[in-house]
Order: sequence, then structure tokens, then C-alpha cells
Amino acid sequence: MVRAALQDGVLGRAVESGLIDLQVHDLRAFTTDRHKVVDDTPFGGGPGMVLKPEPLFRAVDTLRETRGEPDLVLLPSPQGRRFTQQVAGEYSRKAHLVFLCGRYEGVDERVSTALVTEEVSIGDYVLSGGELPALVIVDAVARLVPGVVGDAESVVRDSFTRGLLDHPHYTRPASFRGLDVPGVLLSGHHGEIERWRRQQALRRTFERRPDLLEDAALTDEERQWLARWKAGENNGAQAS
Ligand code: 4GX
Repeated sequence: MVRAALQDGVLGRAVESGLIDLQVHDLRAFTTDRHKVVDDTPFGGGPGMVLKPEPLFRAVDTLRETRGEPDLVLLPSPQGRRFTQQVAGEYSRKAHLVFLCGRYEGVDERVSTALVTEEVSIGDYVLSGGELPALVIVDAVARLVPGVVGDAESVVRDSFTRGLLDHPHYTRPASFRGLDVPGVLLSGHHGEIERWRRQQALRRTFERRPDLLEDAALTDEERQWLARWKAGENNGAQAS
């Protein structure tokens, strides 16, 4: 599943063109017993299986020898540091990341204390393994590696790079089932279009994710719009 997900789209092309190198390793290859056992029952009892420490330590030791010292050894976990666009930027400036994952209830705590540099969480919900979080993180991080996304401007203008939600997008037809594209987008006035988009992005952030406004970098005009909306003027979707 992990290999398949890394093969197409933006990630697949980035690997093909040598911009990033992604290697997937099977934990069972680092076991020493005949049955290649990577998990065991929890000390103290309870449901589920726990990932054993030895295969993970052996795997990372082997990577140290073959690929050099990793900058970060990451463990996807709901107990981890929350993964955000800012963290993606941080990781994208590292040369070598290792993700430890498996489908299990937990991992032996000695892995967290003595092998992992950072536990990282993609959100407050429980998944059945760390593979999907690792793929989510790799995708978000790879996009920030120069050259991976063809149009560099689209990365810079991306939602969250400015700390705000995205503005609405429209394409042809200009009128569809009685739903019209806002006239300003058809006007050709690039300054007005840019201003409308900034206002829409801010309005949506104000309505849907006001928590993001605490850290957002805003212009004086944007602060004025916010003050107006907060004062309760211009209520409703058509507010300007
Ligand atoms: N964001 N999971 C990890 C197993 C596990 C449990 C405890 C380490 C410690 C998740 C998330 C997530 C499910 C991945 C449990 N590993 N990971 N897995 N949400 O739910 O990152």
C-alpha cells in the first residue's frame, strides 16, 4: 500500500526525476527468528499487540550504516506533536527522514524514548496504523521541496502558506444552473481580483476557522475588514 501510494501523482514524478528518494522497508526483514515476528502481547495484559523493539532498532541501525544518520526518526502517533503546514516546512529542510510504522495497538515505549526523535500526530482520531499518517506527511513535505510542484507559485499561494483558508475557485461556464461566477473574476481587473480573493479567504477563515487568525499576517486593509465583520456589519454570505 505504501509503495503504491508513492508511485503516482506529484510524489511519483518527484521520485522519477530524482528530486526525492523514498525507500520502503519491511520490518520483518529485520527479525532474527524463523517466523519473522515483529509484535508481542503487552506486559501487564490487555488487548492488542505491541510492536517489539528489536526489529525497529535493527532497522534504524541498518539505515544508519547504509544511508547515513537520519535527521529525524519519526513515529506517527496520536500522542505526538500536531503536524501542520509549519511542521511540513521544517521537515522539508531536512535531508533524511525515517518513519516508523506498523499496524498495531502500540509500540514498545523504549522505541519512543531511545530511538525516536519526535512523535507526530496528523489529527485527533485513531487510525489502525502509522502508514497512512506517514504518507500524509511525506506528501505535504515533498510538495515543499523545490521543483517537486511544477508551478512554484501555486505552493507559495497555497492555502495555509499565508496562514489563511483558500479563496473560492471558479472555472467555465460563467453561468451554471443559475449559479453565476462572481463578476469581478470576469472583469480582467487583476488588482480587484486579488483584493476580492484576499477578502474571501479572510472572510472564510473568520467564519470557519477563527483560531487561524491569531497567527495570520494581515495587512491594514484586512484588519479593517475583520473589524467591520466583528462589529456585526455586513453579515451574511454576500457581505463585502
Ligand atoms: N496521527 N495512529 C499509530 C499505533 C501507535 C500507537 C501508539 C505509536 C504509539 C495516528 C494519528 C494514529 C494509530 C498511528 C495508532 N503508534 N498517527 N498507531 N492520528 O492514529 O498519527
